[in-house]
Amino acid sequence: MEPILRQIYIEVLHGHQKEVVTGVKSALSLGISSHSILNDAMISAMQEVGRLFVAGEYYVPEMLVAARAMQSGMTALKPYLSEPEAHPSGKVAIGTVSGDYHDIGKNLVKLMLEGSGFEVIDLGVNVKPQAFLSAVTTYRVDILAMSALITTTMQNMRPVIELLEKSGLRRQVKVLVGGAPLTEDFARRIGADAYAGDAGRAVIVAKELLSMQHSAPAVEL
Ligand code: B1M
Repeated sequence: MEPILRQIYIEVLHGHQKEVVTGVKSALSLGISSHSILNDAMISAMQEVGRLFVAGEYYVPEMLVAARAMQSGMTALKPYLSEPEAHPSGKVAIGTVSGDYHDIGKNLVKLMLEGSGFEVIDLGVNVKPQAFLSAVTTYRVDILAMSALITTTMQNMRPVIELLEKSGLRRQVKVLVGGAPLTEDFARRIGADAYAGDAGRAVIVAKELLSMQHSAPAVEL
């Protein structure tokens, strides 16, 4: 690994916000790609944070400061993560499901979608099913995007889809789900339209969903 990437990795791990931002700027000035900075340094540092938490070497406060450092780095990287497109290609409402406060992955998906021309309404974290439903009617979004990071909270996605079905809104919106514990199979079982494993893939899938949404009526699941 490039020394500067190793440095960013260590600073995220230790939760040093300023140093992460400085490191990101240095890496960019050295010509290192934003995707390498994000994936090889920052996301892999968060994976190590998770490992240290399981090993009992990190506790919630350490996870929290690392998360803040990660968010600062993402803000510095934002202009470099994707090529902005002139016209918004569609409208997305995104949120982390009920009971779940993890928002780094969700924020990354939001950032990449915006960079690709989508208008994104951010519903935040711990979003209740009714709030997802209200977003569909209030903002008339093309895609409802849900994130979950915990094996227990991913179960809170199906009730949102059920509520859409009961309210007769299911055909109006495509449902995209993602987050570390999810799988393609889980997405299919809960009746989502699509699953994306990472933020880059979420953009590709969202574009596919948008073209389906505009070319043919959605099939009721
Ligand atoms: Co928590 N946490 N956490 N945590 N945390 C995990 C998720 C965990 C795996 C750690 C572990 O045990 N190894 C574990 C869950 C275990 C399980 O599933 N059963 C866990 C736990 C247990 C908890 C608490 C219960 C701890 C406690 O209190 N005892 C608690 C729960 C709070 C709650 O939400 N109710 C908790 C709290 C926290 C903090 C608040 C301290 C902090 C979050 C801060 C924040 O988000 N603002 C935190 C953190 C930082 C983590 C880890 C270390 C890192 C998560 C992260 O940001 N990764 C995490 C361990 C890990 O992931 N290995 C862990 C970086 C981020 C870029 O990746 O979010 O996966 P990720 O997003 C990816 C993809 O998943 C995907 O795209 C992104 C990459 O491009 N993606 C989508 C995500 N959403 C998507 C949506 C899409 C498409 C793709 O379409 C809609």
